[in-house]
Amino acid sequence: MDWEQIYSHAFQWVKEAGEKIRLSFDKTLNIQTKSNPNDLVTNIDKETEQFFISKIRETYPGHKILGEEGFGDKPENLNGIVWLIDPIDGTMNFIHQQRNFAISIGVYENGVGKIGLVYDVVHDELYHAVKGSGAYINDKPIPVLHPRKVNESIIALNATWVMENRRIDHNLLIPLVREARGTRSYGTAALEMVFVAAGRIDAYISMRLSPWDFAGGAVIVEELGGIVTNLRGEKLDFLSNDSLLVARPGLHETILQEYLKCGKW
Ligand code: 2AM
Ligand code: CA
Repeated sequence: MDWEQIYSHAFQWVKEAGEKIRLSFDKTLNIQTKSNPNDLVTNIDKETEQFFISKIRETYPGHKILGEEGFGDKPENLNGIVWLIDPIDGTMNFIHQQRNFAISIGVYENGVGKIGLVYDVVHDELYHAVKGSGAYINDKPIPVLHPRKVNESIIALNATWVMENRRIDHNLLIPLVREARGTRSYGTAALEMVFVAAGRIDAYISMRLSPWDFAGGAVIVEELGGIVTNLRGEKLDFLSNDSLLVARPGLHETILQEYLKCGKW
């Protein structure tokens, strides 16, 4: 398999899609809701996904595609080469802020992440990695990640998870929030993952994400020695929705053992 060629196509397409999104800022958005009034989608989410799908189908007819907006293949397994695409991660930010969103793409072979691309369109910052060849922001290599203590760490999580909720006993996360140096919440899983990769934050926690939210970011973080699991410490399968714990090495273990009780809740 010519991964360099796939990578170079993915790179080119993501830049092209980003340019289209930047140009769309001057036009009127068509906003619709999906599963609930806060689950939003726009014509740009749909058009961007369709753009990638037409490029991939034309160039790599044998590849499968799993995209958030459902124009792909709805694959039942990850055999062969599968593109996991979120055309806009952080749609609510895209609509309300016209920033703090990203295009996220992961290319997997038999379930193993080979290529990750997360494009912060507004800042023109493309985070990218090919497994085994290092990770970059644009053309700048990102240094590998080293351990850091909780009291020197910035942890990204949504305030929902420290309020009573259906997914986790919020009492587990309150001490983590109290002891961390600081917390942040950006509202875009893909960017929060690459912020861990870039050392801008030290960990990211979410209770409810889909494969297209974390497939691209996972390749980039893991390339730098960061650890990516669900909140029970298990590997993600990239086909199911799951919780997510992404962190520097060491810090991941501490959060999992000391705060999340190794997932025994
Ligand atoms: P999205 O913008 O692509 O929907 C916001 O905290 C983050 O969680 C975003 O990355 C958002 O992705 C994702 N997200 C929000 N609601 C979600 C849901 N119901 N299932 C999966 N991911 C969700
Ligand atoms: Ca999305």
